[in-house]
Amino acid sequence: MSKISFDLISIFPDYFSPLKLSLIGKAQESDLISIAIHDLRDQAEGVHKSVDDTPYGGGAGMVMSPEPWGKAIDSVLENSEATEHDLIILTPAGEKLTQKIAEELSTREHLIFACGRYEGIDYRVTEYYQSAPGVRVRELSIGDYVLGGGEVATLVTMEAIIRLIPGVLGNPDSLVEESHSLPDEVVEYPNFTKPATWRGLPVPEVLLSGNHALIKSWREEQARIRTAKLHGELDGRTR
Ligand code: JA5
Repeated sequence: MSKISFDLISIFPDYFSPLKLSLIGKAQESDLISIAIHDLRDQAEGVHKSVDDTPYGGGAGMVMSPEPWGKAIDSVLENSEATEHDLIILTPAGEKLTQKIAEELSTREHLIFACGRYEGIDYRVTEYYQSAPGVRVRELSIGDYVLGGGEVATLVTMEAIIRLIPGVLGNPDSLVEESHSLPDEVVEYPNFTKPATWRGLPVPEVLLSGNHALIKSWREEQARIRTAKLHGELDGRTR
């Protein structure tokens, strides 16, 4: 089990402050992962340190220039001891992030996240690194909606990946339960804790019965009902 390195490149490095918290913060402290954050603007030239320009072909907004990205990514690759690198670009044009993709990425040695702003990054950056030896480029989306940039989508993707790394979760039982239900049931059964009655609402009686077989089948049924409802189907299987 070798440690996964993450390199994040952005013009807003402060977006990644939450990575010091909770599960991901502890994973770094216990040396299960390392995270380095790079300011793209450090690679920009001139007094204005510009990282964007007008789009060829016209149109609204600005496009991120390829050369600051080339310098930043080359520098990350040169300073890496890894032999294989995944360059991940969060873009609404990417493949939809799934649990399966998160599982796959949790087994990699070096993940580089390129976070775009404005109208996105000059596409030649993707093309160039697709041909670079030892680099796999992955364009990912976290859903069909518009964001201001790739930073928040990167945080989502990292959390999905990092919690799957062995040793990161205190109680890996939750991973075992997930792996039994996914991908057929993305939705779990509803949870209840004390008090047994809250504002007139009782906890389902079966959960107080102590009958573990009955509880198990009740929970499975509840998960099926919720999944079917979410998918708008009777049997809840759309994928
Ligand atoms: C916007 C320059 O999947 C949702 C996403 C929206 C969005 C992403 S991922 N990246 C960007 C971006 O804007 O880089």
